Order: sequence, then structure tokens, then C-alpha cells
Amino acid sequence: MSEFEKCTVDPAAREMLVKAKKIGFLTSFDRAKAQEPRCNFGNSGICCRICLQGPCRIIPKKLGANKGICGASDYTIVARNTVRYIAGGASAHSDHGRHIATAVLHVGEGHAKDYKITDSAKLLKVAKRIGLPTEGKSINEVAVAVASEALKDFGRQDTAPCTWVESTVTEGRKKKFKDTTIMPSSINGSIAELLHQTHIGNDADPVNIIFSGLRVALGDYDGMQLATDLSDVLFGTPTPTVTEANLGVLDPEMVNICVHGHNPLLSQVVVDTAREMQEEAKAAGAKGIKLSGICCTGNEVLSRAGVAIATNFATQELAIMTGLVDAIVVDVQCIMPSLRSLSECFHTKVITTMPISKIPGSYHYEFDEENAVESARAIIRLAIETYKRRDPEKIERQEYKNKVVAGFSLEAILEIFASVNPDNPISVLTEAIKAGELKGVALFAGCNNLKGTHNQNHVEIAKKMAANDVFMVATGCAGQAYAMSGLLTPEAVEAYAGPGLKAFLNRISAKADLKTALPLIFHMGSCVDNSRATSLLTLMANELGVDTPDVPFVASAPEPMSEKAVAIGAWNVAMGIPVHIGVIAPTTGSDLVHGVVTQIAKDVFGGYFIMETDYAKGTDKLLAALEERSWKLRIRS
Ligand code: NFS
Ligand code: SF4
Repeated sequence: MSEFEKCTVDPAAREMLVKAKKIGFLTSFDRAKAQEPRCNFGNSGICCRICLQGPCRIIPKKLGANKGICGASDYTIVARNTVRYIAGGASAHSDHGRHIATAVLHVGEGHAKDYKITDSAKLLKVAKRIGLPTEGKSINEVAVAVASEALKDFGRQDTAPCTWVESTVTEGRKKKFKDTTIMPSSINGSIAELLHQTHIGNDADPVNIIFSGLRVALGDYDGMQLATDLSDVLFGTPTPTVTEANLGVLDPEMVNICVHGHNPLLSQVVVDTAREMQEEAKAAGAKGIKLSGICCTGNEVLSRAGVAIATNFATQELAIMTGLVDAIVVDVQCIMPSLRSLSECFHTKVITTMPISKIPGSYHYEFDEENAVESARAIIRLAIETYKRRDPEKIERQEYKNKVVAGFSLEAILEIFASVNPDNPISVLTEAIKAGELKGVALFAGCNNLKGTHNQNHVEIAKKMAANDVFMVATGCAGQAYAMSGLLTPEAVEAYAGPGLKAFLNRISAKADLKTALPLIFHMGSCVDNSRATSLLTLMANELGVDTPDVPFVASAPEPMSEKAVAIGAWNVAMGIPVHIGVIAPTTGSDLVHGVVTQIAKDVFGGYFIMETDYAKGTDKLLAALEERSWKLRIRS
């Protein structure tokens, strides 16, 4: 067992790694090892492959090699590489948002018959927030108007600001974004411009490049805010829900379907349709259909439908390794292509569903939005068929699973706070901070990164923050790490919360009308739902009468991996938030760029990156940042 201790802190994953070794399958953990040692040029960001003369690598002391062939300096190369991550991330998030907005438009127009406006109250609230008239209009008319506004944010040709940024941040941030010229008017336009700006022989000024990167990052934020809003409109705004997480949720007696990826347009319909198809599963000899989620599509259906979590990013292969997954239905993003070759060792069908996300050799069933239920039915039927071919010899039942209390949209959190103060719910949180009961708020977000031990940074940092009375919210694979390890439970409050946090949560639990007491960490949803956390920050700032850089609020991506995580980190910095990342980003190749993102950003935006791989030191730095802010808040009041 001990040989896998460095790979992961998760007991279920460790057992599955033993099995992988037995059958001779090389997992992501083996492949990560095989990549060592890494190239120093790439690691520090001074390898440029932007034109075909490259790769150019910067060797500071070698005459002629201290610049690229075109003469680009280390700072230009590092800045360009960094912002191109942001462009990739913003493209992924906002494309997801655009799909949701298009679906809402189609529902409003009377097609997309399998979707409906589930939360019309939220639709009206969003319409009002973005300044659209609703009086005398039907819900469908409002849906068309709101979706059209959202789609405008993708391709506006004038200089008006993107609506979802403009309508969701503080007055102070709006001014800051305008003064620093990073307020985006068009998501797609800002991405295209950034790719242009970072073409060979274009912008060589690292600061100018970084500011454009931040504009794109705010475009990412815009896409995420509208994705969250419109997903809630389509599928409902999450409310607290109780379920389970980790590989033990895979049930040997059920047809097991894992939904994996990001976009709820498919996964939510699969979940709803599966409910109606239990009989078909029974006819095939199973007790029914068991759904579980991986990555953010899992978080979407967890939040809205209480679907169990199987695992998170780094360990996605290990779900198949149990021999219990009949189908893994994937949409977009964070899906390891290796799932297909692994599925060959088992009976599992990997079903790709999106035209832009195919894996050679897997089963592709293109999802048709106009006939969503029919698509979902065909996919589920395939899973039921596959179930019949399950090989009992290859099954390794997992016992590990933990209870999960999740589904904390901002609306749900405010309703819970309202049980203590119905007139001003957010003051329940801000007063506890002012009184010193809580040190502040921490958002945990982001992925797993196989450079470190799976889930270790997530879990250890959160435990220490809890002991120090920090109110915690989580999204994405971070949220799943907590779900898998039992931290999204009331029991974890007893086990890990410091006296202030414990008193705070127990006081609210006693008053709130909930089926269960509150968990240690509030799981706010998928990565696009980091928007919810920022809306919480904005509310706190307005209540405290300060701008966001003065709110005792920090963010951490303990194990960041994807381009999307870079984009989220960047806009959190622009929002004025200290952002810890548990890896060293490839910015160290330029002292200038590294200094800008870790220090100078603070002078301009109030936010900055803290790069620290050691979880204990990372936590100390986050606590120090909170301490500084809450101290200032106390002397001000
Ligand atoms: Ni966020 Fe979610 Fe996970 Fe990272 Fe991938 S699933 S969108 S990118 S790996 S948290
Ligand atoms: Fe080399 Fe310049 Fe081309 Fe980059 S853009 S690969 S530094 S020549």
C-alpha cells in the first residue's frame, strides 16, 4: 500500500492503484512519474513556440541565446505564454456559457422542446439586474431577451462593457476595470485580440500583454456568470442536498452510469431521463440505474439533483478500474483520452457526445439538443446493454464513500443566513467577521495536479483553515476532494472547526430549517460557479461599505492544472483577491513578469498570486492575508 501513499491521500484511489499495477495498466500517476525530470525551459516559461522558427529557449548567459530568434526577451515570452493559457481557459468556459445561452434562447423561441424555464423567478431577477423590462412580458419573451443580451456579450462591436461583468461587480471594481482599460466589451473579441497581440512580432511589452490577459480573464468571468445564471434558469437554482461521494457509490447491483465533463445540457437530461428508465434496467437484471459524477458536470448534477460523486479529475481512470462502470458519458473538458484504452480492459463503454470532444476508438453518440431526451435515452440504453456484459472476475467493489451535504448556491446560503437575520442575511457573515468570530472567507477551487499528491493540498489546507475559524466555500474538483474525504458534513464541523467557526455554523444550523446540520465547507458547484463565490464577495463588500480588496476573502487553488484555472485565478486577482496556487506557475523565467503577478498586481488591483507548493506554508500565507484584511476592517470600524 505504502508505495501509493505519495500518489494520493484517498484510500479508495490507493486500492485501485494496487489493482492497476496488478493488471499492468499505466495510470495518470505512472505517466506523471514518467514525465520527470521536466525541462527547465518549459517549467519556467521561457520556451517560445509561437512561430515555426521555435522552439526558442532563453539561456541568459549564452551570447545570442538570451533572446529568441526574433529578439523576444524572457519577459515577452513568459508574458505571452501566460496569457495564452488564459485565452484557452476563457474559450472553454465561455463556449460552455454560450451553449447554455443558446439553449435558453431556443426555449424562449418555442423549440428545444426537452428543456424548459425551470426557475422563472431567477430569470426575472437576472432580467432586472441587467436592466431589461419584464412588465407585461411572458416568461418566454423575457427568456429570449435575457439570452440575447448574454449572446451580445460574445460579439459586441462597440466599446460598451460586457453586461455580466458590469452588472455583478462593485462600483469600485467597475471603475478600476475601466481605469485600467481591462473592462471587456466582447468575450470572443478580446480572445481574438489577445491571440493577435501575442503573434510573432507584435506586442513585446509584458505589462501591456498582461493587462490584455486580464481583459480576457474578465471575459472568462463574464462567461461564467452568465453560464451560472442561465443554467439555474434552465435547470433550477441549487438548494441543499444530501448525497454521497467516492468510489463506494458505484453499486454492484445497479447499472452504473458516470457523467463526466462540464456541461449540464446533456448530463442533467441524462439524470432526469434515467429516473424514467429504471424499469428497463430492472428488466436487464439490475436493481436500477445508479448515476454518479466526475469533474464539473458531476458538480452540476450533484448541486441540482443530489447525484453522487464518483471521484475527481486525477482519479477518473480509477472509476473504470472498479469494473463496475457500465458507461461513462462524457461531454467537454478535463476528460482523459486514456479512459478509452482503459475501458478496453473492462466492459465499460466510453461514450463521447460532443462534436468538439471525440476520442478515437470510443463510442460517439452525438448529442442532439433539439431531441435531448431521445439522445439521453439512447445513451442510457447502451449503458443497460453494456451492463449485461459486466465481468464478475474483474469487479473490485469499493467500500469507501462519505456523506455529502452540498447544493449551496448563493441564494441557498442567503436563505440559510436569513434564518438568523431575515432583514439582512449577508450581515450574518460580515458581523461574525467584524466580531472576530470568523477570520474571513476562503474560496477553494480548481483541479488536481499530478505534480503533487492527489487531494492532499485540498484536504490539508482546508483542515487548517477550519481550525483557524475561516468560513469556507468550494467549487470544482476542490469541492469534490472535500466530498470524497468527508469534509462536506456536519461531523467534520465537530472534528475540524475551530471554536469560532463551530459556534457560527452551529448557531445557524440550530435556526435554519434544514434536514441536516451545516457542513464544514459549503460546496457552491462547478468551476463556472466560481461566479457564485464572487457574487458572495461583492455582497460582502457592499455590506461592509468597502471595495473587494478590503474584504477578508482569499482564494486558493491548492492543485491547479487547467488553462481554465489560470483564467479564474487571473480574474480573482483583478477582483482584488489574494490567490494561492499550490504549484509554481511557469512565470519564474522572467523576474519582471513573476514580480508583476505576485507583487505589483497588489498595488494595482489589490489581488496577487501566492505560489506555494507546501500546504502548511500555503495556509499560513492565506491566513496572514486574511489577518491583514480583518485587522484593517476592525480599525476602520
Ligand atoms: Ni475546473 Fe472542472 Fe476539475 Fe479543474 Fe477540470 S473538472 S472546470 S478545470 S480539473 S476543477
Ligand atoms: Fe522564437 Fe520569436 Fe518565434 Fe518565439 S516568436 S519561437 S522567440 S522566433
